[in-house]
Amino acid sequence: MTQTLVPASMDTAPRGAYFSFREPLAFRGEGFVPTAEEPFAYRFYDKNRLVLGRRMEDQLRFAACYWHSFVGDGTDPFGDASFLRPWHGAGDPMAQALHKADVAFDLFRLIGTPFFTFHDRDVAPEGATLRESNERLRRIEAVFERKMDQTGVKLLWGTANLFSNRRYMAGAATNPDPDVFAYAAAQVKNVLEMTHRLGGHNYVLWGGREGYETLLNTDLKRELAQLGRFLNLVVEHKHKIGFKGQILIEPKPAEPTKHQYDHDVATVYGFLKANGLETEVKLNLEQNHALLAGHNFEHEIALASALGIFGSIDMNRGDEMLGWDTDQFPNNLPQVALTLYEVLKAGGIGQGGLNFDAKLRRQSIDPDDLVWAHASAMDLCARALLVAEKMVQDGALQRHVQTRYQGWDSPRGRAILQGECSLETLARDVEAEGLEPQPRSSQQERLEHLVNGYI
Ligand code: XLS
Ligand code: NI
Ligand code: NI
Repeated sequence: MTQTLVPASMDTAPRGAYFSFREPLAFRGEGFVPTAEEPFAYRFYDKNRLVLGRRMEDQLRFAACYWHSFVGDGTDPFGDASFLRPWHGAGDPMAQALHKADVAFDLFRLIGTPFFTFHDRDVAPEGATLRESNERLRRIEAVFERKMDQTGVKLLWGTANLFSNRRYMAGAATNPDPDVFAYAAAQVKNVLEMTHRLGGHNYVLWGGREGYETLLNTDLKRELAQLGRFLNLVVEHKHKIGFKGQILIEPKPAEPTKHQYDHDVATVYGFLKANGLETEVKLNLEQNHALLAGHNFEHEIALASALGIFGSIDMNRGDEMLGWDTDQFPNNLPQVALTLYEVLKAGGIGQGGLNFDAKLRRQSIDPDDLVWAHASAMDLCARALLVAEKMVQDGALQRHVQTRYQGWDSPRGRAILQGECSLETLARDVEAEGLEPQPRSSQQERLEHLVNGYI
């Protein structure tokens, strides 16, 4: 039915290749030597290699994101567009959207990402009314259906952009005006349904404007209640339409608003609990957001896993010297290895994936830079996964942790946790036994040395 919405010729018209790479990048192993004909091949990303019993492709579930790679134009607060993509600037916006889709799926084919992610406004231009915006989106959806069918690329998640348009400047769900809440709800309904029809594995909510600048104009208590209601509506609708994907919140402490309500894992867990949603909603964690919240990525993953709400990852990297979301492609092997070690300890990435929510630097203006950035990041993650596999298989780290806590398996440890002790009985026992705890080394340096050995 949707096939008739866009004539096939519109999205298959030859436009000339955008990238100088023509064939999908191959896996050639660690001995690969680049040549002029083949400047890049995967040295570690061997998608069929088994890692702890699962294909590497299924352990990593890479996704390329639409916004940074095809919408981003290199602007920064002080500079105009530097990328000058042919689908940017003046021109028929729908024709540009179709051109963009062609290039996007060509990139996915070249680098071999099994998934992609998008916001509604990334893929189709906003219309004069929500109805018109939705119609445009529907036309792109038909194009996506066909391209996904042809290439086998799947949708990791969809999301609604509830932050760019000025109507959202004071928030979407947390806006003082219920009309804005209603508009945001209508937008999310549409994108959630689109994500469902496209077989998306997750749906993400990142609350860019769900926060505030100053308490002088803000009723914080009301805004939190509004946000809770909004999330309940999303979960209700998910069940109503039979969407089996995960609903994911993406925590971030600040930027664009100063105080964002979805600050970090701990904060979001409290929010979910308060709204009875801790079994319905999980988290999409981003390296750069963890850093901005004063945590490392491993902490956020481990905490989400301990609380039963780990869902997916936005794989990027922040600059530790800058206090904003620089969204760089990952390239630090030990850092990514420790991240993936936590993912493996959490039981794997599950229905989530590793989404490259990462952007080229403003001066990386060549189309091929998109290929290099993604492919290098994929190979780096693959290499890091192999390091993490060694950490798991060797087991020395895990054994150390087990030994460190083994006292809790003693009769006293068990009795405490099972609620069989009170302050009184504990005090009595300590005195009666003349108990004096014996400190033990936690051996951090030895463990750090072990980690370097795996790398
Ligand atoms: C912004 C967020 C955003 C989400 C999707 O900092 O990372 O890109 O991933 O809305
Ligand atoms: Ni993100
Ligand atoms: Ni981000």
